[in-house]
Amino acid sequence: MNELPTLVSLYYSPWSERARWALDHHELAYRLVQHTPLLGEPRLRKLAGPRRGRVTVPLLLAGGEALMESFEIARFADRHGRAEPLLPEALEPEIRELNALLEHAMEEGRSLTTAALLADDAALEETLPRGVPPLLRPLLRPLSRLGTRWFARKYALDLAERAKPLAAIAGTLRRLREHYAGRAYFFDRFSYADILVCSLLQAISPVSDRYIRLGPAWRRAWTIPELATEFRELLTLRDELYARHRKRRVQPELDS
Ligand SMILES: N[C@@H](CCC(=O)N[C@@H](CS)C(=O)NCC(=O)O)C(=O)O
Repeated sequence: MNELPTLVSLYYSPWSERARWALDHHELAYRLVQHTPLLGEPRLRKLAGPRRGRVTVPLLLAGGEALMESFEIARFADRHGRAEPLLPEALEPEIRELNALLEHAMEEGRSLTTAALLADDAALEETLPRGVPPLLRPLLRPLSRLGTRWFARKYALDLAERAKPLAAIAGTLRRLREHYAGRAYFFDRFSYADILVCSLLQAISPVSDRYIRLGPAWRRAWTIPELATEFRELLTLRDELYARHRKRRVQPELDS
């Protein structure tokens, strides 16, 4: 690889966090481009190259390739990095299955978190770009609402339904809790499976601002107290995984 890879990422999205975590685990240098739903859609389409259907982030541009699946970006990180692999050959099929299994719960989480944002004016204001001064935020809230509604249409989210997504997430988390049963890792060592589980937990209780910075209202809107209580052991495990394994990115000055 001659040119530095570019990661197009949505900083608060758990899918993007998976990709950043995998690249950072291997201490790979990359340029980080922040994506904004709605406003960033034309640029994302252009960067994703000729392809049909929905374009999403994370998107990794490297060596003439455009990888648009977080799982593929983790495989890329393993191919190019020197740290312990996140997807060891022997475990890859099982982790791929877990990825597919969790995707359904992740999508249900997306409906809940989007509905929660639309119901909370303060949280909507906090989703505006960091540079927007506090006094302007209430004035720009309609823009944030417009972007969030557009996002809900892009993913065909059912914003009225709450019981079904809650049950789907709880069902998946119960299986995961049973699987971990007091262990520190999904397998006998840290792997991409643990990163996947952490990304699902973002929908019931976001990780510390040290890792993904949200505002207080936003954080509250994305917390589901009944699930956060029921799955507190998994949340503790998530916090330990972050403390032990979430390395910082090298060369963050390359952000654009
Ligand atoms: N299967 C994809 C899913 C990625 C995905 O759903 N990305 C959403 C995250 S919310 C996204 O791109 N949102 C921003 C947008 O659509 O503008 C992956 O694993 O990377």
